[in-house]
Amino acid sequence: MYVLHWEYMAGSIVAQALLHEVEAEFEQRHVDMSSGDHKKPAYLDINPTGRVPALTLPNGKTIGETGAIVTYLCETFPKARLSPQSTDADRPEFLFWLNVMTSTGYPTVSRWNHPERYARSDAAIAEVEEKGLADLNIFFDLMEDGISGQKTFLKSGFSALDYYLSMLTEWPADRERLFSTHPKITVVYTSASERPAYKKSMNSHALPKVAA
Ligand SMILES: N[C@@H](CCC(=O)N[C@@H](CS)C(=O)NCC(=O)O)C(=O)O
Repeated sequence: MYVLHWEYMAGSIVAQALLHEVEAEFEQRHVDMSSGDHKKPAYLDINPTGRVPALTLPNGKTIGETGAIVTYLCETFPKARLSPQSTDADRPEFLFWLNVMTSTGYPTVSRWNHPERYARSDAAIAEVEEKGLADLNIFFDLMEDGISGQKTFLKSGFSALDYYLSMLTEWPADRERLFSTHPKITVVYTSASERPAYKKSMNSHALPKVAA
């Protein structure tokens, strides 16, 4: 049995959706970030970065970082075809875009959403927020250009990238603008969010408390 350490509207969205997709048995353990539970010893023992999500495996080991969790699930459940296999032609493309999403997309959302973590004075915080939003728009433009499939990120069909990108679209304040200016992202999101596994994941995020 897997244990997913999660928070409302946090990066756990993608991990949950993939666990549902592969029909893994898992328990969801809520980390109350508004009470600071992610920085308390009990959670730091599980994930020393103090970040959510984390996934405890059936062997008792825990992995944090969405990129690591996604890669782990793709490799552990190859029949679910959450990613191209190591010898498939579009495997490098998958790895590249997954890493762009985790290393650029996620932190850019965090910078825009939590500018107070990146600056001290009110003026500097306001500047970080403004720049974060501008960078987020640039990031989504990059995603729009990177999509090679008709309804999926990759030309070869559905992959974990569709869920990861969809999660990133859940966070911006002005989603209407995001979708109206990015038609390919809209199609990928619409298609991914219609999948039962993504719907199940989002159902448990119905009470937005914490964003990235
Ligand atoms: N790089 C991490 C980022 C995860 C992350 O920042 N999660 C947020 C919640 S959405 C968090 O734990 N924030 C608390 C913090 O950064 O101290 C990942 O991909 O899992």
